[in-house]
Amino acid sequence: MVECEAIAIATGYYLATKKFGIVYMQNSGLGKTVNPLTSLCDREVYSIPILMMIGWRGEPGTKYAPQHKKMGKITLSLLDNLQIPYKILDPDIKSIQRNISEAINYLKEQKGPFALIIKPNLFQKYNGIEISENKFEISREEAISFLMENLTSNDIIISSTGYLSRELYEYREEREKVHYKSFYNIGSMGCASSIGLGIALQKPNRRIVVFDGDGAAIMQFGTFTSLGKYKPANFIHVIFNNNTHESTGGQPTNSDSVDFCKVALASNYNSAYLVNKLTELREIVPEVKKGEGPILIVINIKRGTKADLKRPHRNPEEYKEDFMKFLAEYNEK
Ligand SMILES: Cc1ncc(C[n+]2csc(CCOP(=O)(O)OP(=O)(O)O)c2C)c(N)n1
Repeated sequence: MVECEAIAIATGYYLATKKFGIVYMQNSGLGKTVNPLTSLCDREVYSIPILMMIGWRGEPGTKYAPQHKKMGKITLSLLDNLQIPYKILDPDIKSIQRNISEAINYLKEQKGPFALIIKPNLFQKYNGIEISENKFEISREEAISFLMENLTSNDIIISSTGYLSRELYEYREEREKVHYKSFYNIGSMGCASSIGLGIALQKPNRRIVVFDGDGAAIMQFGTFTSLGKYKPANFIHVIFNNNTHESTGGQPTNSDSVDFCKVALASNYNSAYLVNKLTELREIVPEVKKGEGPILIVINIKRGTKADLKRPHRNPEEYKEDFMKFLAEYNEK
């Protein structure tokens, strides 16, 4: 779920029970919470106590992927600006107990949000209940290879954050050694299809293919309606559905109770396909290639990825320059 939704659910929980909710998020999602924090929970509005636990990626002085650097740098000052008090937890159990008592006192007395900042590796590895395997057959790697081999060579691919972009990157690195036909949306979770829409409307003679995650698609569900409204004929939206946020540890998403195809059709996409086997994917390719977009393909995929998966290693701006050149150079599919 999107982080602002979690803040709002915790608000509803407090209204109904008088007890404070706890919301855990990575700091990538802190920006998403700014609106409900300032206009709903703030002590100058409804004054809602919430214990926020924020995983701190990109702490200055540590080595992190580029998408985490800015938020890592501004996490604490953003909380200062939001006038949300916080404590950075350190691994000593006594000090953690003190910090939690301080947080609880604040929540009870001041009735506003309070944040605990969690650095990487503070928690031990969770050895509790394993998240059950889904029953799907196709791996992400197989699905990517199949799509790449069956798309025309000048298709534009926008890939979502996490393993999807990393696996697509690895595919291109191993076979093509160049990346200019991809826009790796390494951060901004949920935005891949909107970046694709922005390009598709300006480049009607090029085919845009978005590789999306189920968690990312759900995070920005409204994008379906914009795609349905502006209806780019040159747009193919592929959701790799594994029912989890696999890239961040396998937290379940809501996708096991969502019918993405119905959502797309109800949002005015032209067609939608659900695929469980590679043979089914093979069967729909000719139709998809001929068809008018927006077209949705949901590929149910099993979990699992290589342990040593590569990441784009150049500066993101360099990839951007190459990608823009590729967009500018061709005007035909
Ligand atoms: C707004 C926001 N919240 C959280 C994250 C952290 N994050 C990065 S990748 C990812 C999981 C993506 O899940 P999904 O789209 O289902 O793809 P999968 O990892 O399963 O391939 C999360 C939660 C983020 N980048 N941005």
